Amino acid sequence: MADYEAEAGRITIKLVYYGPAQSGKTTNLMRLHDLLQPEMKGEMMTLETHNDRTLFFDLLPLGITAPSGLLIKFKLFTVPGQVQHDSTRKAVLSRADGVVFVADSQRAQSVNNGAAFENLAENAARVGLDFERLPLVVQFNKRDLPGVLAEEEILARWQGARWPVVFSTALIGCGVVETLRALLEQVYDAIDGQMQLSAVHGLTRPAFVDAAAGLAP
Ligand SMILES: Nc1nc2c(ncn2[C@@H]2O[C@H](COP(=O)(O)OP(=O)(O)OP(=O)(O)O)[C@@H](O)[C@H]2O)c(=O)[nH]1
Ligand SMILES: [Mg+2]
Repeated sequence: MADYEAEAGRITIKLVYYGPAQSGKTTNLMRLHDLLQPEMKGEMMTLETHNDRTLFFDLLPLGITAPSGLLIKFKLFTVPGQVQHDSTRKAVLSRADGVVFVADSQRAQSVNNGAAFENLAENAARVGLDFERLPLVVQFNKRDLPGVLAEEEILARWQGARWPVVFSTALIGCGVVETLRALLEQVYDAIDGQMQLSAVHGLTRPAFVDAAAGLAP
């Protein structure tokens, strides 16, 4: 559940980009950093990368203010996708308010996607997150590459799952804001009751999503 600091008038929402190695998690955050309005974002922080591979995490901070004056801070994290970094993944996932699962659309990556999704479910349970109720968006990235699964095939596979599926080419920024918006809609619904965003803070779901996705004036 989002972190509420009453004296500071501030809540902090943690969003985590999870998925197999090299699927494009870091690239999502880099493109968001390019696309968002400067006044609402902080500097993107990259903690130790080696040959383009995340060893700890990347962090992109964002902030918006509700009509009541409540400050809402978002911290967007990536995890390292390489199999051996499981303890780091668990630590980063801990206390997440929402997750983007970044899958690699290449057919040859299907097994890695499946393993990483299972790893997400397992680690969510280990850190005490209720996976059934966790806000989650599934992003199929790298749509520009040859040898990717057809959209129809992916949708057929994920049909019946409750999570929205978004297609993206993060490399050129395509689909990254749409993915974040899909996650923010779920996050709002998950925290509105307890945080009283609409009732007390005058922040509707569309205003929350527009502001946090950096599209509002
Ligand atoms: N063609 C193509 N390449 C992409 C796309 N998104 C990311 N990449 C490339 O894929 C490689 C891995 O991207 P990253 O964003 O570093 O992947 P990651 O998921 O953070 O990887 P780890 O940190 O190792 O878990 C980089 O060379 C990116 O430029 C895309 O949409 N299309
Ligand atoms: Mg990375």
